[in-house]
Amino acid sequence: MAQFPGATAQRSSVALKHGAHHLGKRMDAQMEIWRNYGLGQFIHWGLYAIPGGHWKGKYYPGAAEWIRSWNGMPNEDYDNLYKQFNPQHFDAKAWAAQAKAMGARYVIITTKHHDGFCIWPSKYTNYTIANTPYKKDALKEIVDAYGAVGIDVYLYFSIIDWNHNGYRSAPAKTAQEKEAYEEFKLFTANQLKELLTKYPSTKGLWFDGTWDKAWIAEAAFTDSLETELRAMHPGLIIGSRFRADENGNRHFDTNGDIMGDYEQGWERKLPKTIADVHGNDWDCVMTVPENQWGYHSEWRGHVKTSTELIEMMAHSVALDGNFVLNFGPDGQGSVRPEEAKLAKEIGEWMNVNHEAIYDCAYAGLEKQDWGYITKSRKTGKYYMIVFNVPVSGALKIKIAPSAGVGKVYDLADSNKDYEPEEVHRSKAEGNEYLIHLKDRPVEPKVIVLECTDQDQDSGVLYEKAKT
Ligand code: EAT
Repeated sequence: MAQFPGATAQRSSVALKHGAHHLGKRMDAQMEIWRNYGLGQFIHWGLYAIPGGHWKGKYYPGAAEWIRSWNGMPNEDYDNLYKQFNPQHFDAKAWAAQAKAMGARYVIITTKHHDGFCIWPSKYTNYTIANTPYKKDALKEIVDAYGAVGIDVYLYFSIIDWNHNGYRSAPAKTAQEKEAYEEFKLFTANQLKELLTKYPSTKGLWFDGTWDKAWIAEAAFTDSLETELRAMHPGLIIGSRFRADENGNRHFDTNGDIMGDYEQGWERKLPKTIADVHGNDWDCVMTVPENQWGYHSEWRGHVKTSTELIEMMAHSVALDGNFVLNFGPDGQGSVRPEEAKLAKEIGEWMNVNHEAIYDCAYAGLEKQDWGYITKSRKTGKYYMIVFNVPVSGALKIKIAPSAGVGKVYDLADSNKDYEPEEVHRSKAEGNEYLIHLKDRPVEPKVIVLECTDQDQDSGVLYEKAKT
């Protein structure tokens, strides 16, 4: 395993054969690009989009991409859906244009979900798009279209495969089962190598289903497969959801070190504080309704608004993560109107405010109740992303003891500037200011704050109270 600059060699606290490959963050150029994306798009698209959460008039209450596992739909019916897969409205360029307008800088596309259906013409199975009426390679269309608008492509791959005879979730017991599982392992490795070979612009792999006990028991195989995939595709990015160490620990090995390039456990949830991310890179993958990834024609329950999603994105970036919003196009290849509207609204906000998201990170400042603070890795500017305006109309901000406040202005209009009021100076706790808002924004608003180095002896210094 090649070492990445900035990362150190494996720790020896507990000798592990199949633990983390490197300690600390990857600091190479490709990972730096990943870290700076800010916003991504997830797409779940496969045969499950055809029934769209219903079969024979009955409503399936689970996640649409899981409908095959429901007793309301016979397996045989599901397994014949491919004969109908002919998305007449599918237009990869339109998807890419929409994602671009939303402000996404990477996309994760389901190449194969748990059902085993491949949206590329894999030569290792017949259960692919090549054998549908559509015939064409949808994955290639997507990879090309997103690549053409400058959005980096990552491939989602489920190691759960309900279509492969050798697949199983529990470890094999009999010799026959073992042999079948060996075939499945070879099949999986072949498909992954095929994907990287056929779609060389791929930047990374997003694995799913790797919690299966049978997969966890394969630490030696998955470790060497990871090494092989990385060797054939320099810079490849793989999250922590790929493999387990020899003790069955996933995401983090027995020593607590992350296995993979970023933490992939933030699914439909967000860390509360910077301590929760343990200094790792991470991304949050989020659904629009509560738990639907593939197309479900009848969303029930709360559907998130663009303001909620923008807040989750700000929250993610403020804690050093990326935010990835899921889309589930329908069986004809159309993006549903609810998602199109969200993409448009997020895009409108990003048009004005992307500077607070792209290339930004944890600012190192105390979190404030009015919202989130990000800091540009490139310019050092701070961005105050305001979601909750205090009744006082004043935003508190606490900066480093050695710093002073320079220019403060609206990101949307740099002529609208503020005279921050100094509230408190403390070498121990940092310098506190109030920024008095001039309006009551109805949308998430961004205020740019530039800090200056400041001579500690200048200005008035008050003694700390004795109590
Ligand atoms: O179908 C979901 C979706 O693709 C998400 C990213 N991961 C898949 C998944 N599989 C599951 C199996 C058991 C419990 C939850 C699951 N989520």
